[in-house]
Amino acid sequence: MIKLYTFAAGLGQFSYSPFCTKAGWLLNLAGVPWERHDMQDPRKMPLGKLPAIGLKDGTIIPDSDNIRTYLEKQGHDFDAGLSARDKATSRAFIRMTEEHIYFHQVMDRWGDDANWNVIREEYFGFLPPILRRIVPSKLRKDLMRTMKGIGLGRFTVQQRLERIEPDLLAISAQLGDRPYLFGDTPTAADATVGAFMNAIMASPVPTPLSRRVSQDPILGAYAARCATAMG
Ligand SMILES: N[C@@H](CCC(=O)N[C@@H](CS)C(=O)NCC(=O)O)C(=O)O
Repeated sequence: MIKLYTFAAGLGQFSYSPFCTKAGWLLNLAGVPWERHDMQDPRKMPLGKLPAIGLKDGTIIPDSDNIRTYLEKQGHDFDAGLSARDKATSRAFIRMTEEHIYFHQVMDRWGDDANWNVIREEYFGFLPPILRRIVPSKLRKDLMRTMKGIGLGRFTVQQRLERIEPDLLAISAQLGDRPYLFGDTPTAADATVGAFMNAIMASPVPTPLSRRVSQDPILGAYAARCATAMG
């Protein structure tokens, strides 16, 4: 049976990490037998991150995209019936979500003081008291430096909202009146976009972005639909 190495469930989500949620949903879509192994520290994983899957022969495959590739090599087609053009669009939606939208969610959780107070306990409550005072602050400082490095950490909350808005409109436009991004059935793009929309909405203290998504009749309903169908 495949083992899914994942961050724990929390904030009402399959996992604190939307990448882990995506991986769990892909495994569900593929219909393969799997079991979850929750982890707190990903440093021993091949890429030092989660998710990863463990195979029967001991091979560990890190990274949600590699997990998708592995499942496809086993014969599961996540994008069955999609045209080449739709597959190209799907790839672009996945990248937009994982390489841009994701960092807005990171800023909401780690950059917003009210949320950080909750997130620190959620993520690091398992640490002994001394480490709990040191480790999260250092990780937060390092992460905020990275966010400044990629640019998003230099934006005000309002500027971030303006930056992500066209992405959210693109998702709504792609959905139109369809239940999923490419029609009546969830595909690979829904495992990503749905997971990340849910992660944004799961902000412990509402932010302008979490409100923007949860109050959007198309996006909010879409995220809930994805969680029901794939979770
Ligand atoms: N490209 C990776 C991204 C995975 C990722 O960024 N995981 C984060 C959690 S959301 C992580 O493990 N962070 C821990 C760390 O960087 O130390 C994937 O698709 O799996």
